[in-house]
Amino acid sequence: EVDWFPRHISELDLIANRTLDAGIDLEADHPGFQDDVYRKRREELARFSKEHSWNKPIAHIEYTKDEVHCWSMVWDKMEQLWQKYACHEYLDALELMKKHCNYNRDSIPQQADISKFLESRTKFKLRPVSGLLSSRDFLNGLAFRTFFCTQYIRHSSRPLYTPEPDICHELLGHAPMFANQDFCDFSQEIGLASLGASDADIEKLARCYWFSVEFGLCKDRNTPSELKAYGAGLLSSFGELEYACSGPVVEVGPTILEWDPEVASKQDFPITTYQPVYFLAESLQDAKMKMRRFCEDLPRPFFARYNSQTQTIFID
Ligand code: H2B
Ligand code: FE
Repeated sequence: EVDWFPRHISELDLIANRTLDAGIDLEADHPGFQDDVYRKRREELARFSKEHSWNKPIAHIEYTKDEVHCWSMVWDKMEQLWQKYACHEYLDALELMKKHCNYNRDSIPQQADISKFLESRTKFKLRPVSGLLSSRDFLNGLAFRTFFCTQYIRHSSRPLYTPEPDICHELLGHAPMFANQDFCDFSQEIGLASLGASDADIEKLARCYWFSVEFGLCKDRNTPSELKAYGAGLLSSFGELEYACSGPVVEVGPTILEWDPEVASKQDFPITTYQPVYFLAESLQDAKMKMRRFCEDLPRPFFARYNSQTQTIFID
């Protein structure tokens, strides 16, 4: 029922600017709504993102003192929590990115550097986007081992809150996970299944994405009784990371279910409060295998695969 989808990475240019809002129309309850300087800056960064195309290098962005200050506040809050609650894959990558991508509390790393680093490790890359895409467009990018990544930062009046993805969420939550091969393959699995999928299947895949890439928990070989986070919504949220990893506490706390894409694909979720339900995978590899099986079982007329040499989708 969907006749067009991107077949070559250059065609991501056709979907990158189909943002749901312009990337700059802030809602009245957005913390930056009344701040003209912030709004101007958002417009400027949105332009940078829109000017990007697939074969251009990602533009260098000079972040302001105020933006860096906001970054430092988030970094300082999260740092102690990552040590306690992030999965070891995340922590390993974070160390590498401190060395190779200038990750630190005092400056905002460049998307261009991060993307190059990730590409050298896993062939995954980042691509600038000015705001939210539809689930379909966003997931289609993952098929090309490409993560659409915003370039603006949240408003500094509320450093621990953002109603939309921002660089703290993307670079501190998502990016380190894309240094891990299993996680990349997992993400691409969802992406490939989204190409030409029915709207109903896009819904299912978006829920799977939500309960894994955004809010996934996993076990760690070395500490099997503890809950560790691999989802970016947790890894970039001061309150929710601790809440989720503390697990069910007598009569309060979240429900933890075993990772099962079949169940996750039917599970509704709130977007403005902590999640009532999290899914726990045995490992990232286990998460990937189960996701692959789920995608294979979706009733579809074809299977899409990716040739990373030619950056082309082919179909059998
Ligand atoms: N668009 C952008 N730009 N970033 C995201 O993280 C994002 C998106 N997430 N669109 C998608 C939707 C996600 O919530 C799922 C796939 O619906
Ligand atoms: Fe996200």
